Amino acid sequence: MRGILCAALFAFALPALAGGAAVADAWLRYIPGGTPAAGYFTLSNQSDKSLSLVGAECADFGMVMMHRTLERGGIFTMRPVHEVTVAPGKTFSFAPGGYHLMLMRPKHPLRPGGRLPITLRFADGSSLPVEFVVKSLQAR
Ligand SMILES: [Cu+2]
Repeated sequence: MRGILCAALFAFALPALAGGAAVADAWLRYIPGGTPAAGYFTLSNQSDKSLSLVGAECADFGMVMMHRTLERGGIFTMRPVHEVTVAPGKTFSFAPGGYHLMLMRPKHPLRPGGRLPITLRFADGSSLPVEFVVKSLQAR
């Protein structure tokens, strides 16, 4: 009995890793000079429950938001997105011209070709650390 209790407490003390969430093709377009960078990736839900992404954080930026680019009559605007839900077995792409992570207030210059850890946060309290490849302004 005591062993079970200890195991349970230990489990709660560790941050829960997102089960069934997988990320591919994670990269960010870095623009020098303090301009926000845009992060892109494909999120797949390999579990049998829906998966809701509610945010991301990165130690190298002051703030990370989820955004969606919208085009109306040739004018592009960005709107904050608070939640992206992926159904079981489905994938969802953050890609140029659509959904992206907006990484604001870089704390130091980044090196194209380097890697940057970003943690994705989900509605159930779990998280997923992801390595993003830093690409230059010209990357598409
Ligand atoms: Cu944006």
